[in-house]
Amino acid sequence: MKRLSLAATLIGFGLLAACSSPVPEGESALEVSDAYIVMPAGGQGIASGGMVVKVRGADEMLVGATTDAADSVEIHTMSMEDGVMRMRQVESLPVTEKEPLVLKRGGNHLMFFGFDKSLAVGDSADVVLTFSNGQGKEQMLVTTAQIIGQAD
Ligand SMILES: [Cu+2]
Repeated sequence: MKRLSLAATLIGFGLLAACSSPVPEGESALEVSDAYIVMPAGGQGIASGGMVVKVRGADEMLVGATTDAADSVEIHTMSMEDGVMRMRQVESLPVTEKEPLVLKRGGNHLMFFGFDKSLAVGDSADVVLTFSNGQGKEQMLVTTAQIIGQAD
């Protein structure tokens, strides 16, 4: 089992722990779960992935993602146009207390370009997510994505 971990480089960021303590006015507490990346078929270097992002407190926006497992990561939406599913890159996606951000296959998702072909189903890779409150304040969060198969 291979695990790409960024832990050593991220000590300075401080991982947010999920807890039930009240969130101060204007602050937000983000929580990411169930992250996965679908192993690309046929040796292609493009993979899609998903996760669930919840926030307590102020609204946030997912504005970027990086990982050692791919050259670049984009935020994509998926929509039906003229009977064809189309994806489109967007700058950000919102996450609010009322509406968690659900990224998944067939819906809004992350797209990984130049995916590390030495990874296999069953491995995992850390993904660094950047959130913005829309007023110049950013926070980063690391989540571990499981590499899953096309049929999983
Ligand atoms: Cu996409």
